[in-house]
Amino acid sequence: MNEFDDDRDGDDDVAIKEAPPQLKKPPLYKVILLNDDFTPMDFVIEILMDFFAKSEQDATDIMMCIHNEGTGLCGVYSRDVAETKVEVVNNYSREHQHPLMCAMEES
Ligand code: TYC
Repeated sequence: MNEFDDDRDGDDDVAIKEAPPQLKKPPLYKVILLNDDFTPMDFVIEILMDFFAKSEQDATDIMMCIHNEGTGLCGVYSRDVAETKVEVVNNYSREHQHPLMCAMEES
């Protein structure tokens, strides 16, 4: 016999514990560009301005950072938006015969 078996009033009470709210935020993703030896600098600046809404100055700074460091951050987005950016940028680069690589990583 335990406290749960002792239903003296006979109304078959059920103990209900409220679940804690599941409010975990969905992850965000960094979209990055990778350096290579062949893509022209002007093309990378154009990508950053046209697909990531950077000013010409910011695009130039980010491009130079990628050129010197190997990678650089274009923006942070939900998974769907990041996947689309990567696909659109990589398709655009291939259409223009440049090997520029755009990728995403969880942030
Ligand atoms: N390294 C390239 C060059 O010297 C320029 C470049 C910058 C390429 C950034 C890719 O993501 C890149 N022409």
